[in-house]
Amino acid sequence: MKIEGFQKEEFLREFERAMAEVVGVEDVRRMVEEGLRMDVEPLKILEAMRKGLDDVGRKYEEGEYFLMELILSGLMASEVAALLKPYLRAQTRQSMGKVVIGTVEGDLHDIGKNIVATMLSAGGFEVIDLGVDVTAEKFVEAVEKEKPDILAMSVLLSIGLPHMAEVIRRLEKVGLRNRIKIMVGGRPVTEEYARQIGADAYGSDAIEALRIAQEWMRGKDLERSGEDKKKDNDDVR
Ligand code: B12
Repeated sequence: MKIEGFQKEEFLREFERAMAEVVGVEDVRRMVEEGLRMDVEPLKILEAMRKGLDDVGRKYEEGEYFLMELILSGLMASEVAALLKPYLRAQTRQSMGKVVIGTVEGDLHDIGKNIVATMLSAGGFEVIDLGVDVTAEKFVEAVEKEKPDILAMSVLLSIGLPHMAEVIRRLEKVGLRNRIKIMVGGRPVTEEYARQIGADAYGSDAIEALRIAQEWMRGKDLERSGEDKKKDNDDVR
């Protein structure tokens, strides 16, 4: 039993290293298949992938890697996410609520956003994915049209941060802000920044995104049952 645990740890370390060294799509595919055969938890594989990608980012910043490695690491990560997606599939058919999600204007990073979207669907949410490079106008239109419970915005480029603030400003302007909950996430976002721009929550990863969304929907249910009770009392009167 202990040996098995050790093998899994060893696998995760190796996998993180493979991501960091940008070994290529074929090799990581083989490794993920191997990991799944060994019963390594998909979420742990995702976590190791993220750590490996952090290394890629660091090496890119330091000039050790170039755009080529960045692109290849992106392809590897998309492959890993696609391989793991079936394992994160919905356990429930009952809809928990509706989420509109997208990556902000000017930003083409979508791997993290896609994992958040998959996680939310796995948790029973209906997810409308607007994709990448989504302008404030498009976000507002989607909120108007889809009437979601939650708006989720992702950003990986620091220069994309002001676009998040712009979406919230526009939603306020057209009177839609208070009809939805807003969560934000992605590498340059912090709790502090989320508060500053008037978002309702910051999530550091996909599991937290799901936890927050579930909490909000439970809160909504409580509010609803509170309203029903009040209505019942009014009816009695
Ligand atoms: C892969 C990659 C790319 C790929 C993206 C492929 C794709 N389809 O997404 C490509 C090659 C296209 C790319 C391009 C560029 N990139 Co790039 N890229 C990366 C890299 C290495 C990994 C990103 C990633 O996928 N991480 C893995 C996922 C799983 O993690 P994540 O995105 O953080 O998501 C998790 C959480 O943040 C959170 N989360 C994410 N979104 C949301 C949303 C909500 C609501 C919540 C609650 C949570 C949440 O949950 C996710 C899952 O757990 C990062 C380095 C890094 N460590 O982040 C650089 C990085 C983001 N890139 C960077 C740069 C500079 C660029 C380019 C400008 C390079 C260039 N010279 O062209 C271009 C920009 C293109 C553009 N206009 O967007 C910089 C950004 C620096 C900055 N401060 O702005 C980074 C940080 C690298 C670095 N250290 O310099 N990149």
